Amino acid sequence: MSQPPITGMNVRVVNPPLANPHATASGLVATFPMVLLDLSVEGGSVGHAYVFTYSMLYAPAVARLLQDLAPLLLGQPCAPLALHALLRQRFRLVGPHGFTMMAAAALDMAAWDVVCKQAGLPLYQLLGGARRGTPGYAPVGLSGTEGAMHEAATGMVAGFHSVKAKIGYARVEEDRDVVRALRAAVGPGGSVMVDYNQSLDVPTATQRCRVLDSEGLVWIEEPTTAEDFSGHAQIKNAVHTPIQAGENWWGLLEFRKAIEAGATDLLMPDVMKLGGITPWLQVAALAQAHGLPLSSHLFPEVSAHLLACTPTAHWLEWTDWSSPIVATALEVKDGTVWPSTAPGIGLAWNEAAVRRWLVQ
Ligand code: SMN
Ligand code: MG
Repeated sequence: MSQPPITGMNVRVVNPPLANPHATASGLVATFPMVLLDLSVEGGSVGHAYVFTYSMLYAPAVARLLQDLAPLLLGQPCAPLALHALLRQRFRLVGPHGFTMMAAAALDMAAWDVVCKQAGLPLYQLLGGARRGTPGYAPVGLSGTEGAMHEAATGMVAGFHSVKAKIGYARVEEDRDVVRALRAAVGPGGSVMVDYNQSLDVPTATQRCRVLDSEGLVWIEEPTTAEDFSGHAQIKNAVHTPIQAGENWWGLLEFRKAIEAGATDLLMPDVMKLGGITPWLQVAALAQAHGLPLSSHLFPEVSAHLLACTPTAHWLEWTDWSSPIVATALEVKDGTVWPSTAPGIGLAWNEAAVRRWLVQ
């Protein structure tokens, strides 16, 4: 049975609220703007995927780009690798960064969802993996010690023993106070990571990471500008705590360049900015070849499948930010996140909530 041709693309923009607006040193994430893609193929299967645009400012443009790709895509076989190659060629002159990559990722994830549904298999199983859980951590925003403790408690109620705190306060002592409070809160069985969200210049980042170097952190994430590979390498070489980065690297080749530059100890691709499931599998192999632990950024539903198939899987970043729209819930057991066993990624829309938060 060859791959069925694509017959339709339903693109919608929703903007549900976050229960807790998430502050970072590089900006506030106040809502969770999503572009939803329903990819229909001959025979009736429909693949679902979403991308997150960080601000409503960008969602309409990503949605319009996806809609304008329809004439190119309708009639094409729903074959993710071929579609990935087709869009890489189409986007060559404009470049695979930003909105083009986000649109390509939405199509890639929806196409893989179709392939899984055609086979009646969950994504991890279609990729040849076993159903394996990944240790997860819950997010804590740049919300001061009291706010951090409150958000950590929320994460523990959700079943997690580990948290990642956004830092980059006015003084490094404030960063350290939050770290110490969280380490006390999670206890000896829990872990704490921190994330500067690119907010520091290299000298300041080096100084601050040295102050935090004895705090027993799992990693210090994006201390400086994401694309400053040599800057990250300088910081990495100045401290013992592992440096984490990758959520803002676009596509396979940026990961190759970062690894060649020695920019980081750990890898953390964002499945959207990477371009979808197809490039994730390529980066997972690259990570294995270099012996680099690989964690996920946001998108917990699809990341739970992908990390189950990632040889150097490390941590899964858990959020429930899509939960107002996604009707299915991820399985969390003792701090471990398990992929859905339903055919595909396991995304189903809560259509009443989609109508409520629909922007276009
Ligand atoms: C992050 C970035 C953008 C929105 C929310 C959170 C952060 C992370 O960098 O690693 O989760
Ligand atoms: Mg981050």
